[in-house]
Amino acid sequence: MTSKLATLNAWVQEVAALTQPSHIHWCDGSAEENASLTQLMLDRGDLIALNADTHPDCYLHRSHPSDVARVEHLTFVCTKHQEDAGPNNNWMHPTEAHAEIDALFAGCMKGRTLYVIPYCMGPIDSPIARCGVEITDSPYVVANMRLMTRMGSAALARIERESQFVRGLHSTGDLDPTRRFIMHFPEELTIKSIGSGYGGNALLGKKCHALRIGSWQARKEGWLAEHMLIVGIENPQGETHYVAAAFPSACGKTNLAMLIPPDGYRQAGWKVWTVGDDICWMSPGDDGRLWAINPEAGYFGVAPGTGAKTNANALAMLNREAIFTNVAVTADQQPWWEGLDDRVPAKDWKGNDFVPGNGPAAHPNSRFTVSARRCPSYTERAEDARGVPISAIVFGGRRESLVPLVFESRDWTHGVLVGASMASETTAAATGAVGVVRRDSMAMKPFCGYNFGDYFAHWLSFDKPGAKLPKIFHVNWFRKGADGKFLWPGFGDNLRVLEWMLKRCEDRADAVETPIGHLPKKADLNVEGLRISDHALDQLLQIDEQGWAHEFEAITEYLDEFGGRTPPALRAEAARIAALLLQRNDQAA
Ligand code: OXD
Ligand code: MN
Repeated sequence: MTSKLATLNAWVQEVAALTQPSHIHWCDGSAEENASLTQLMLDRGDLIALNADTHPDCYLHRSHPSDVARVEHLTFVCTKHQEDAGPNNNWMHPTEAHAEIDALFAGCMKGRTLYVIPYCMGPIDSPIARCGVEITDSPYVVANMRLMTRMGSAALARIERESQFVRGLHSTGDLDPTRRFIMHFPEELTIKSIGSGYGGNALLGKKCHALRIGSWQARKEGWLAEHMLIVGIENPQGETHYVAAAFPSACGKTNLAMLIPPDGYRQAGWKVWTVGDDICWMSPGDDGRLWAINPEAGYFGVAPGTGAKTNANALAMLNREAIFTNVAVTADQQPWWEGLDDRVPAKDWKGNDFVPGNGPAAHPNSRFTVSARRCPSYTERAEDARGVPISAIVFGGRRESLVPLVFESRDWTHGVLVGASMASETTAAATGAVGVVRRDSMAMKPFCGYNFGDYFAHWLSFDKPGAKLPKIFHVNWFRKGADGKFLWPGFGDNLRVLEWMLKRCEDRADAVETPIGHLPKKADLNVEGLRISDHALDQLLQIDEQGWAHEFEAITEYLDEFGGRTPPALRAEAARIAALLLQRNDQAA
């Protein structure tokens, strides 16, 4: 097969000449194609069938033990000028980068099949959606892309109509970490990734296209490509507000996207609808509001911690047609991970006999891949070509101290500063130390395909006459008390905080003004049916003005890292708040 699009054919031929595969297969996304690829992977041992009674059509993949997470130190943004990539990215000149990575691609598909995967990020008929083609030598990537994107014939037809697509070239190479690179060429709408089969490095539609290249396209075209979940909150009156929320990896995005309301809320008629759990593309509509689509069609979620109490919706979608990567298995071949239940698994994620006390059974970044449609809270609105209108944007991080449960920004500029100055303790989703606080603007530190200074300016540019922008909030579910325990119960109870935010969006709740933003009055947070002490609530809603003055010193230093690219309006906003805090501290002294 070939395509009607000459540029696509020529590129496939060019890649084949470099990589020298034995076969070329154009993916149509059909069930037959998926069945035959699954059989191939079972025969090769790339997949292991799970218990067919409890988990029909579910498979386990064990990756190479050195290939279990995104590799930020090997991820590059290759623009002609280094300042365009910014200090937030590793940079290499495109000429040098192509030469270095093409040398690794030379002959790397000998004896393998080259798969051509046409895909669409977003509903196939959405004007906000964008297309790409991934070439890979990994059938595991094909199977995952089929769940995670609209992949196959319909996407190819759109690509042929538009004659524009993002080019992604991937090979698992030899999995040698010293011969591994994930390179982005935003000026050429091109991605090249070699040496890793891990989702974030290999499913090129996700982080590489939908965020790094997507953010570049979004800036050029006037929209936003963000690391955000999209969730619909329906109140007992039947009105639904859509919220987009950015959290760093493994901070509970999937749980929030699939939140199950606490009993009292459920009985009162509250419902929660899942549009997306990781990525959000937002574009201003004719009405001045921001309209959002989930560019993905599936979830590539973190398995550990997913249990009946934390995310019953996710559990319900994981018992058929799912791919598990690096989880443990029970003696009867059911997938298992820490936080699932009290059973003791038989084999750990590497396939060795599980020995309790000898480290976790499932890798902390083990994952499930499943179609979004399998989620009980999935809404058909996720398929709407126009997207959904966004009422509120939420930024959040994992912070043991200082940062209160929730606060609201005063206006859009302040909200952009809140997003830009976000910080969080690192998790297992990327290789490197876990638990270190780092600034992670809009949770996009690993994913923004250009200079953060320009990105902040792009965010600010949405505030123009006629715009009806969402309110911007910040949350912290992870605040700890002096005893080291979490102060807030989190999970379903986070709806209590969302309710306050939505009331604020409708002008139906009061707030306390503080230098860092508006906080709920204690009485306005619904804690009915919740066992939480007054003292804990006080701590969650308290502002440590001295601590915040130090935080603003650090924020100001951080904004300076982007030099002349940092928008003056953002510096001025930070200076305004820093001055307020100093004044308050002087008064208190
Ligand atoms: C992810 C991540 O996989 O953010 O979603 O790392
Ligand atoms: Mn993510």
